Amino acid sequence: MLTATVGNGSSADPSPVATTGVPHSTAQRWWRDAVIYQVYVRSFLDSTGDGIGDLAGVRTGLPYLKKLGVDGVWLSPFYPSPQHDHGYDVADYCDVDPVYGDLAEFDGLVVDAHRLGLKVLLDIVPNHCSSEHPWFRAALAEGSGGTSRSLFHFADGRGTDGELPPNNWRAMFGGPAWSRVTEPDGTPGQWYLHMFTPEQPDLNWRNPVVGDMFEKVLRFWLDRGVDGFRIDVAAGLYKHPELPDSPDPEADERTRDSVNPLAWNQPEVHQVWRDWRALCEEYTARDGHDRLLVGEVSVRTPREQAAYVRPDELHQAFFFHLLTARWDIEVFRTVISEALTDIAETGSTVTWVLNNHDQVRTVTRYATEPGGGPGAVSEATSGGEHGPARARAAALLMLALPGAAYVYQGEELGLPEVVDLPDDVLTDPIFHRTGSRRGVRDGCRVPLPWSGHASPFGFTKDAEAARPWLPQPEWFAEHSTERAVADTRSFWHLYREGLHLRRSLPQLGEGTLRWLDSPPQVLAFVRGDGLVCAINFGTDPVPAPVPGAPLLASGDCPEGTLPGSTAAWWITASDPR
Ligand code: TEU
Repeated sequence: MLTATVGNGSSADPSPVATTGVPHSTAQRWWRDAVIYQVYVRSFLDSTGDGIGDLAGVRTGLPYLKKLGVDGVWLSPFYPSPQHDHGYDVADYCDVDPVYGDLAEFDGLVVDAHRLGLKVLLDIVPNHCSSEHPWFRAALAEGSGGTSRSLFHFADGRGTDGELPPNNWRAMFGGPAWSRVTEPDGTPGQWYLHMFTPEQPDLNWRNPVVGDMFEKVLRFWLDRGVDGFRIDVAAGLYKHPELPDSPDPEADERTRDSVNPLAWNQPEVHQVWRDWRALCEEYTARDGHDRLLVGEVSVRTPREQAAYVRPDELHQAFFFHLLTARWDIEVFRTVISEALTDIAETGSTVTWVLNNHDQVRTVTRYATEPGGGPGAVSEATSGGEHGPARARAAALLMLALPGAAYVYQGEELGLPEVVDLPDDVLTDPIFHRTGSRRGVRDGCRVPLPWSGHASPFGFTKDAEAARPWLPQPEWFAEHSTERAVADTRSFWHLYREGLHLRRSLPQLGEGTLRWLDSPPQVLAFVRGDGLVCAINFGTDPVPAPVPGAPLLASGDCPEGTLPGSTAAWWITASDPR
């Protein structure tokens, strides 16, 4: 059991925090301090020459990931889909879209991954399906009152002729959260709810048929050997039963429907996670290997998130507050302390993350301005003055924290965001529904560079192949995996060394964290018996917290000094204060 009484990080509060849990077999609870690599399949590696990444490409890349030193992979959706949201609009939960391969290819990937000692997590999307899913097609065809309509949120409109949406909810990707259908007889009909796009109708989890279907889906993939699931929109499955108006959904960012208390985070959702956890435990009972459920739980506070990782619910939930933290020592100190207090009390471990397929990459986020604000995005080709150094430092900080961590493809290459993709190549529904580039996600999804000096940089099988589905900038050449592996000072080697030390040092992974006294711009803590991590959020060098050469540093780190925008680890025999 993890218990934590995290101090406020000040020197006056050296209280020990986050103590190690009970011993357990490595097959069980492997996830508590695992580092998982997120593979955005479409952009990882293309084996067929159609310009789109695929499962065979992932299989080819597994040895690269094994060499990096991660414990497993999370595969973004590869199911049959019309691709309105790149697979997060699922038309068949138990198959592989032909553009990505087939079930035989998937089965081979699982065998190859397990042979390399890598776990395989799939991305499951239970909040909504595709408007092309047979269930939704049936709901449209049956008309009002049909049984299939109860699988979704269909409702009569308001207004004299039902011409107004049933409530004022806004979709996450722009526009109203409701669309009106034309009934089979050609008349204007009911409305249906879609919290993201009209092509992603929300499923009605108050209908038990929905939960029964997903139990079958989980079993289908667990029987094929997967080690768990990343759960999309894990706080969203249940809506307020009366679907009432949201409190002024457009008042400001805070009431944007991502935190609409009526559309998300309803108490009934926890029974779903208890059911899914019990299903995982059933498989564990057969062979002693834990299956993992990691939730994308977008809620306002760590304490709200803690409810999702109680011992009988999800094993993990991404701690997004670290990802959204601007480059500021007090913000980092606060979110880390809150995580270790609020999450650790549940008995789980914190699941740290800095990047994913929805967010601007850290090299760009942390650039030039303290918060990686608008000015930063324009510096993306190099990450501005501070971007790469801060991204390296944040990575070393994350790998030193107690718990698990996720690394997004390209993060280990120090890839900046591609901010200048032309409008006509953008595929994000956010752009097409709002007309704005704000929050558009194509820039962190550009196909990876593997080798060579020009696009496709080895992403696709040969120069005669189709162009990558998003254009790669020329400067991708500086970030190819080939160059990264060859350059011992690269991001890749920093991640690899950090992952290796995490695996070999008893102080890292699960375990204690105690804040240390440190200069104003330096966050410092000790892990277990004498591993000190310090990160300098400032730009000027400060004295190192521990004498001697660091064990590992995110940048040049002369003995006795900790430069600005740098993190480092030391082993010390003394008991640092
Ligand atoms: O994202 C859910 C979610 O909360 C998004 O609104 C996220 O905050 C946003 O993309 C940030 O800009 C999940 C997936 O990660 C995302 O890729 C999907 O588009 C979305 O669900 C719908 O399935």
